[in-house]
Amino acid sequence: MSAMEALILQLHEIGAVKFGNFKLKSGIFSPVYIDLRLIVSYPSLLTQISQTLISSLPPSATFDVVCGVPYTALPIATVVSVSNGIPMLMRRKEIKDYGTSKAIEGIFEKDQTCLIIEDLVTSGASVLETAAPLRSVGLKVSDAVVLIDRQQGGRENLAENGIKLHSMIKLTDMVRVLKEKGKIKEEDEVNLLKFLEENSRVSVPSVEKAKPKPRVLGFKERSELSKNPAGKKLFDIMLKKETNLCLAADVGTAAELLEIAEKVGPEICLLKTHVDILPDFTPDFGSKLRAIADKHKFLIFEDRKFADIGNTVTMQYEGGIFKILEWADIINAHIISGPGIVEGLKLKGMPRGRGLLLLAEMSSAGNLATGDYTAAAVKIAEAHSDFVMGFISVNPASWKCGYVYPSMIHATPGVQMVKGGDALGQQYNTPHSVITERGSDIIIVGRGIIKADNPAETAHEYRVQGWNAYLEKCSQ
Ligand code: S5P
Repeated sequence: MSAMEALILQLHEIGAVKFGNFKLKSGIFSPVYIDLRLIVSYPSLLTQISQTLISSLPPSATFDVVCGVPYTALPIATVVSVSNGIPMLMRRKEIKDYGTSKAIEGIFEKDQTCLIIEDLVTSGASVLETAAPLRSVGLKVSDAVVLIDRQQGGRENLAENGIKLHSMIKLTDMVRVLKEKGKIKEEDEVNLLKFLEENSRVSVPSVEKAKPKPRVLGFKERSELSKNPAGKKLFDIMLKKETNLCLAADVGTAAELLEIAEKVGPEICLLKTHVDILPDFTPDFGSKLRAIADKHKFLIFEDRKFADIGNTVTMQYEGGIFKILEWADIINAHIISGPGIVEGLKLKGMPRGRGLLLLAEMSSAGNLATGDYTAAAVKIAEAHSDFVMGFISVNPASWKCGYVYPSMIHATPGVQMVKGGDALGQQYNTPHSVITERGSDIIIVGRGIIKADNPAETAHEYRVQGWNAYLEKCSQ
């Protein structure tokens, strides 16, 4: 009996593989159910799996470190690491909002290669979720090894993302062996083969959720459609610099803000400020930031979130200590007070070539900017498309009108390399999902960059992911 056959029989014996009719998380019924969490209770089986996993890899699959997909593959990766003397990394599923906020724990060097270890692959989505943060910290990911391949598209989905999948056991091999050894009935085998035939390609969520859309227009065509000068400028900058990254520069002081603007400037199309959080604000702040923006060719967006009646916002925009009108190319506003707010801001902003983003949606849990409110924002934008250049949005692809207004720029906050949130209701989506599935144009990233060990390098990674997602969307 081969080692693979022995392993299959053991997995069956401990009840890690069951045949019957099981409802899966996705809602579909499967004739087989595989639960590999059980293997932690069988140390010799765990050792055997870990050794066979590594010895089954072809010589072309070289690597410096290993990383298990949380959680079931963590013990497998640990045993692989310990018994082969290969350092391991751990990926956090939830990123802390305190301490180092790291997504990847462990020591590594940039450009090292990391082998991903997984217990079971269906669509490959979990492997991709682990590959993204590994890649974002500068590691190379070209191979993944899995104990069982359900043969439902994981191999193909991973290959499309530059990852070669090596599997120890394929589901069809498993069924054949169990049938040969008299462990399952003929009918089980027939059912499984039929099931695999009907479910041969389970999409990763990004592919699954994307709705069929009309042709996606590129930024070049959309720049021509924009009726607002700041909107046109932003489209042009994105194209020229090949970046759709906006930095939310929520740092403690004006001095730090200018410093990070200088460092991250080459990577971004837009820098977003909250000028009222800066204790050392001085009247020359605007001109200093302007100089950096001109040098690195990005626009400035003051996230003032105006919300008052038209007359009041004209004064808030132009006056006070901050004199936002003087230095910010772009501002934003809630529509809670009705279209008068847009008319007021337009009065001041239009003659200066400024642009306005309307808050059509918000990223925080339980916010009220949904449904009819979002639709009302779109309507107001339409009526003032000379001044309204776009939206703060979270899921414009879900709006009925999402692609009717390609002249509008959709900028999305709540972006980090890994889905999650903070302790105060912020909700994060990944750059790829924001741009492709959610149909946005710009990713707004704050703590994901400013709290990183190296903000400039991290910004570069966000930029690459955001831009690649844009290119992917255009090629669909
Ligand atoms: O709905 C929103 C709108 C905005 S503009 N949700 C947001 O988070 N923002 C802003 O985006 C927020 O004020 C902050 O400056 C940034 C998100 O920062 P992060 O640190 O959570 O990435």
